[in-house]
Amino acid sequence: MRLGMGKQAKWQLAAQQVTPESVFRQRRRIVQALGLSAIGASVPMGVQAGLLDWFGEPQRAAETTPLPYSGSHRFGIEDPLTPEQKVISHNNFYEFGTAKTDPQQHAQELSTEPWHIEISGEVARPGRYSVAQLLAQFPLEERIYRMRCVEAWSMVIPWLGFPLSQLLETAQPSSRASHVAFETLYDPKQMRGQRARGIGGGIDFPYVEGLTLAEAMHPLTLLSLGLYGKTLPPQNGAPIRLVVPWKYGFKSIKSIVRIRVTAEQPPTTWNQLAAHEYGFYANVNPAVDHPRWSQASERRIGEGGLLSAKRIATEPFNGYGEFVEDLYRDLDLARHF
Ligand SMILES: Nc1nc2c(c(=O)[nH]1)N[C@H]1C(S)=C(S)[C@@H](COP(=O)(O)O)O[C@H]1N2
Ligand SMILES: [Mo]
Repeated sequence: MRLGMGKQAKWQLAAQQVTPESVFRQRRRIVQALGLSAIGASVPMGVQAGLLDWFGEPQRAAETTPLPYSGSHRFGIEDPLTPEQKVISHNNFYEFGTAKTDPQQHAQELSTEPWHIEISGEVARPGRYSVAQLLAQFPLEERIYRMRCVEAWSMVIPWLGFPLSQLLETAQPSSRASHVAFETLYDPKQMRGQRARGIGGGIDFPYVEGLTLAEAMHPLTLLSLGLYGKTLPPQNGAPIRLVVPWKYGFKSIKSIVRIRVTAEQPPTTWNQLAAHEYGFYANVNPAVDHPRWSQASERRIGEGGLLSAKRIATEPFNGYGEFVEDLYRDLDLARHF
């Protein structure tokens, strides 16, 4: 394991000092101490999976390097940060599998250099940018955002990035432009979830997402290249991903290779998979439940992970209403969920 910072975090050192076997024994002890048999029938599957998530240690970690940035902005969010170790070990990234620990386990060798983003469609200046070009052209800042997954868990994450609007302004959307479409890398050789539908949760890859042009131009909408002061770990969507903090997490598409400005609403992955469960807008809304669970509250992941996570009330627009509600003045949010 090589790490760019020359200094290793405590949990990484700890991970090196234990053999896989002792990790397994320790996991079994903790499961027993909690009064659960390893595959206890009394514990719902989701809880079991969540439990085991936190005892898995990474086999190896991709190199992340410090990124220069200036300024840190909280947008009224005063909640404590979710510990870095949780942010990088509890992930949804179906290209690498559907379990929360799959991305950390299977994304480490994702090749992110060289990496280009193509901007095309309804723009006066289409282009192809390397990550290095983006970093040179758009200064990074820190944005501390809540991240609310549609599955009713949440985190508070310090992202590094720049507003998507800056890149779009450079590309100059035409008068016909109404939406922006995003696409994740398609590379079944590297992404095991793309090799078999069973592993990738039935998604028809590449993963695609979309926003209205107004949402894409909103100052809170971020293209992120890092978190906790360093480049993004692969499991979090390296080298560049979207972050839209007032929407459910699935809108924040990872490892982007293409951005297309369009004249109509583009198809989006989760909406295509189950339109009655996942709308195009996907604004965080405690008043509109998912057909299979309540969206009124969420489990905020902290030190203890998912099991001891506190249940808190979910806020409209994930707490960003004062900044974004004007976008939806004329929209029935129960119908356009
Ligand atoms: N390409 C791609 N992007 C994705 C996903 C995915 O499976 N594939 N999962 C989404 C979901 S459901 C969530 S909650 C967030 C999770 O981001 P994080 O793992 O960095 O916290 O990424 C989103 N972006
Ligand atoms: Mo999610």
